[in-house]
Parts: sequence; structure tokens; C-alpha cells
Amino acid sequence: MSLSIRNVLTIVSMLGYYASDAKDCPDNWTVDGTSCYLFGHQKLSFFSAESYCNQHKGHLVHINGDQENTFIREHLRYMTGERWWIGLTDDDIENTWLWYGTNEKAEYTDWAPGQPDDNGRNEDCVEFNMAPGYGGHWNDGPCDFHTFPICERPFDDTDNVIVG
Ligand SMILES: [Ca+2]
Ligand SMILES: [Ca+2]
Ligand SMILES: [Ca+2]
Repeated sequence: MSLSIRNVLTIVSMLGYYASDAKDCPDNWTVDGTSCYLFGHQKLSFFSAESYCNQHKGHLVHINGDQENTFIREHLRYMTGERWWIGLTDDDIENTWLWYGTNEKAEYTDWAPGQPDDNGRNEDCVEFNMAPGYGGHWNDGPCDFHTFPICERPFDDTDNVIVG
């Protein structure tokens, strides 16, 4: 098979298309599916972590299914932090788990064995916990615990590169 000039040009323009696609998440953000994700390096309380994500035009991650959950877990295997905030809380009504900033109950969950346990009646915010006892599943913890945020924002599928 020989490549005509026209085929080469088609391939080059396709490569250009995929390259520009990758720019639709801001620097330091990782794309998966229809969202961009930022794994923060600063330890913050749950609500400060949400504010941090808001400042970056996102929110603490809402994990809507197994695919997104698996993406997060695989990514965290290569990060040094063990505990990471996700945007789930029962701060309003005990044991009613809502994605923060919405009235959306968590339909998909991935609790570690024995969780959520509301330990000390003081655990209303959810972390993705990579420590051996939790095995990369979810745990409710105290909202004022300081740990790393996972932010999510929509993937911009137009050609506009989001700055921020
Ligand atoms: Ca999501
Ligand atoms: Ca609770
Ligand atoms: Ca717990």
C-alpha cells in the first residue's frame, strides 16, 4: 500500500484534531470521558477543598459510575497522598448522601467495608481512601480533616480552550 499525498494530509489533520482535543482541559488537568480532573497538592478541609475547586471553575468530583470511579482509583495509585476528598456529604441529613451543591443522591457508591460508619457521630464528608485498610474505596470522615481535593469540571468539547 502506498500513501497518497491526500491520505497523508488526512492523517496529519486527524492528528491535529486529537492534539487540539487534548487541550480542552486546562494545564495540569487530566481528561477522562466528558470531564477534566485536577488532583490538588494542598491539604484542605472538605469545604475549603470545594472552594479551591470553585476557584478553578470546578467542584469536588461527583463520581457517577464505575468507569469514573475506576479512572480515579487508577490515577491515585500513582499519587503519594492516601486520602482524597470527593464531593459527597451527609452534612445536611445524616445518612442521606448528596453530591455537594446539588439535591442529587448518590446512586452509585463504592464504600469500603464497614463504611459509612459516622465514627464519633462526626463523619459527614467522603474521601477516596487508598490506605491498605480501605483498599481504594470510599470512607466517611470528619469534614474538618485536611486532605487533598479531587476537582472536576466539564470537558469543553468546543474549540475554546478554557483559561484558568
Ligand atoms: Ca463526574
Ligand atoms: Ca454522617
Ligand atoms: Ca468512616
